[in-house]
Amino acid sequence: MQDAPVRFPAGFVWGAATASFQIEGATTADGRGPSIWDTFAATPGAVAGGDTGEPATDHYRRYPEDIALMRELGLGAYRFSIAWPRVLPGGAGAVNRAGLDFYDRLVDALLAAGIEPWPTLYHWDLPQPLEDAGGWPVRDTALRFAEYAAVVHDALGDRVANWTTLNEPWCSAFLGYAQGVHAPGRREPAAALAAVHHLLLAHGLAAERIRGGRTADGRAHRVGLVHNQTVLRPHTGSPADLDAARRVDGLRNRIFTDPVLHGRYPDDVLADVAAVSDFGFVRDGDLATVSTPIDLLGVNFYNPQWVAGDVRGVDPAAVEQGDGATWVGSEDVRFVLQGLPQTAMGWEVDASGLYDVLVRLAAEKPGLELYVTENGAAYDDEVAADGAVHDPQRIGYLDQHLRAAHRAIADGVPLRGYFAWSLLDNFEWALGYSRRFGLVHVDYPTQHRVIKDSGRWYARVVRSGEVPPPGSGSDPL
Ligand code: IFM
Repeated sequence: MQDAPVRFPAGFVWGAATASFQIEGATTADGRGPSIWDTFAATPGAVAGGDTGEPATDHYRRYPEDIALMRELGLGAYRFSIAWPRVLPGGAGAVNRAGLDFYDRLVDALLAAGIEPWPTLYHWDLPQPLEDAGGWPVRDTALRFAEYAAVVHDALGDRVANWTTLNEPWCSAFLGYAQGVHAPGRREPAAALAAVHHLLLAHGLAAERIRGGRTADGRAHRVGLVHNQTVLRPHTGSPADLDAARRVDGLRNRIFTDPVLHGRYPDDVLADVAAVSDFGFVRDGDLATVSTPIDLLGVNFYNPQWVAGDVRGVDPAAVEQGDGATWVGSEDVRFVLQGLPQTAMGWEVDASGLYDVLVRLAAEKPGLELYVTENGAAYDDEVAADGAVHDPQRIGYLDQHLRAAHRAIADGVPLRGYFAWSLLDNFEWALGYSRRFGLVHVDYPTQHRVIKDSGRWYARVVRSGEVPPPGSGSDPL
C-alpha cells in the first residue's frame, strides 16, 4: 500500500457486483427453468466438491437483507445479473411473470434504498433448452437473446437507466465451448469461434433495442457490455514470446473489442485461427449491428498475464498451460508466473495491469465512458474468534487497484465508476464454493452474513470518495 490518500472525482459511481447463478439459489422456485450451469454442475466431476447453484447465498429470498448490507456499505450502485431462465424458462416463448417479478421487486427495493440498479442481461446462465438447440455456436441463440432483452427492457426500463448486455463473452465462448471447463463443457474450437460471433451479435441486437429508451423520470437509457480485458505481457523480448503475446491478446481482447468498437474482426486473429474456422458464420450487416454505438464499456480486471511462445530454460514450476482461447489455434502458448504474490485463485497481483488496460481502451476509443465492473480477490477467509473476518490481503489488493484506477483518471482516462467483485462470497463456477471473493462473508449452512474488514474499508472509501492512507482504520460502520 502506498502512503498518500487519493481522492476520486465527485459523481464517481461506487458499487459492488454479483451474478444471478452465483448468488440467487432457488433454482427451481417460481417456475425458473434449468440453465446450462444447472446441468453442468450436476455432471459428476465438473464442479469442485460437487457444488451446485443451491443454496448459493439464497439471495432470491434474502435480497432485502442483502440490500440492507449494501446500505451499510454505503453503495451508490449495485451490479447484478438477470437470470434468463427465470424470465423465459424455455429460453423463448412464454414469459414467466413470477420470475420477472423478482427483478421488479429487486429494482424497487434498490431504488427505495437509494441504490442505482445496474443489471447485466447475461452472466452465463443460458436456458438449457437453447443449449439443446445448439447454444451460442448457433445464430438463433442471438435472436432469442434479443427477444429476451426486449422483455426485460420493457419490464424494467421505466426505472433502470444503466444496462449491460453480456458479462465476459470470452468466458462464455472459450471456457464454455473450447476448453470445456465452464458450462456447457464442450471442447469444440470451431464452435467457440462461432459462439464469439453470436454472443457479439446478441449484444448488438440488444443494444439497438435498449438505446433510445428513457426511464419514467426522463433519463436516457445507456448501454454497454462487460469484457474481461487484460494485459498480455511477453515473458521476454524474444520474437517467440512477442508473437505469443500478440496471439493471446488477439483472442482475449481484440476479437471482442475490434468488432464492438470498430466493426471488424482483427486480420491477424482471422489468420491465426484460419485452420479452425473461416468465420463463414458472419453475415452481411452483422458487424454493423455488433458495432452499434455503446455508451459505456465495462472492464472486469483481476490480473495481468505473461505469455511465452518458447519456455525452454524457464523454471517448469512457473509455467502454466494456456487457458480458454489458447485452445483455439494457440495450443503452444504458455503463461509464465513472475513470482508475484498470488490470490487464492493463483492469480498474480499487479495493479499496473489495470492501469494499462484502462489507458489502452481510452486511447482506442476516445471519450467512451469506462467502468471497472469487477475487480477483487479471493482469499481463504475465516470468521475469527471475535466474530469478524480479518482480510488485510484483500484490503491491500483493493487499495492497489483503486490507486491504479485513480492514476488512470489523473492521466485522462474517462473512468466513471468502480464495482468491487463481489458483494457476497458466492458460487465461483467450476471451483464451487471453495473460493471467497466477497466483501461480505457468507456461512453457507446458516446463511449468516458478516461484513469483512475489507467491506468496512471499502465502505470508508465509498463514503469519503478517498482511498485512505494505510493503517487509518477500516470501520466507519
Ligand atoms: O466470479 C467471476 C465472475 O462471475 C466473472 N468474473 C470473474 C469472477 C471471478 O472469477
